[in-house]
Amino acid sequence: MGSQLAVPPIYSPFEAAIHPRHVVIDQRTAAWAETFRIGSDELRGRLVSHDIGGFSARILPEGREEVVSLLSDFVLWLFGVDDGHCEEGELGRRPGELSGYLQRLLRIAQNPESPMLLDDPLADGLRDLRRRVDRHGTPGQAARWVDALREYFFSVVWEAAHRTAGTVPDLNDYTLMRLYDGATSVVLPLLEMGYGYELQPHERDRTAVRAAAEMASFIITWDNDIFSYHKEASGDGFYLNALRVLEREHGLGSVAALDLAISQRDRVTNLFLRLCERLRAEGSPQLRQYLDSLGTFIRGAQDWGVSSVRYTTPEDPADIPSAFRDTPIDPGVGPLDIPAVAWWWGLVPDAPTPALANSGADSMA
Ligand code: 3E9
Ligand code: MG
Ligand code: MG
Ligand code: MG
Ligand code: MG
Ligand code: MG
Repeated sequence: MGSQLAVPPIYSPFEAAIHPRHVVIDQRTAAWAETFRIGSDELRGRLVSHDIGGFSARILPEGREEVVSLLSDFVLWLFGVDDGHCEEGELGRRPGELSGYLQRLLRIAQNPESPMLLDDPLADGLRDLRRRVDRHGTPGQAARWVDALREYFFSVVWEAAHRTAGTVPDLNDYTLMRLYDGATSVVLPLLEMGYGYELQPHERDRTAVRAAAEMASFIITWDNDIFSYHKEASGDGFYLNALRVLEREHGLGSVAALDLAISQRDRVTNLFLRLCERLRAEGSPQLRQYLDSLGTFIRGAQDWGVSSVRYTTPEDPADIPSAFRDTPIDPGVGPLDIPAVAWWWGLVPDAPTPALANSGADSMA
């Protein structure tokens, strides 16, 4: 099975931090889940034990408390969709029906007053989330949030097609799907709302800034795949996970697949740091705050990933570390052999030749 795989401490250069109100925020999320009756009673009972409030408090350690609460409720809601419908529910094996349902939910996110899905708890919860997004964000941020939900939904339909067919995608397709199906991009607008600013579109939509956010998604989801492998491989359901994809792609056992996944996330982390350093040097104060928040998002997912009972599963303990390393196991600066993301490395030339040296800044789109 490989479910007793021993995960060593992995590299994290990001500082650990948590919002001081995390306990109250977590309790409020449990009450919110109950009010809206998110998920089955059984699923909700599990979700409220996962310290999702603590996770959100780590993502926005100095953020506005109302936004940390909004993020926490939203993450629980996302698990209501991801666990409740996709991974454990019947729609997860009916991509066409899943797509129809998610399109209806999107309409609620866009136009919460639409008289649709009137007795659906996830739709009711989403109406409340939209109202709070409007209260704490700008119209542009609300639109980005809806668009990001669409890309998450689109990717879980792709995932459902694999679940239905029982197929494991190749590494390139999996990497591309995983940039979205870990629901990382839907959190991004809340990073801005948490600190009460709006990143201007000309800055947020720069290829290099989008790439930094994609690298954060890669690191967060690869780390999730490493820490959730025990939970996922021990269960009896179909699962997609970077380790499983690497086992297939390269004919590896789970120990070698784990080593390779760690090397890949280390190399993306190395690149992320170098890219952020460059972006910081020329970016606005808002961009610098946004890059800081990508770091707290990564670190928050790491600290939560090694501590939440969702992953440690005390009834059948996972062998995951309780600490992180200060140095990468793989210090490499070369690109990963994954076409969908290999271009990231072109944004930060490692050792520009003299002829290219003064065009270094131009190489960041
Ligand atoms: C994550 O992948 C699925 C998302 C819906 C979880 C909600 C979390 C966030 C929005 C923040 C990103 C955090 C991560 C990816 C930990 P998967 O593998 O289904 O998650 P699982 O918890 O089941 O391993
Ligand atoms: Mg709790
Ligand atoms: Mg999932
Ligand atoms: Mg899952
Ligand atoms: Mg609807
Ligand atoms: Mg997982």
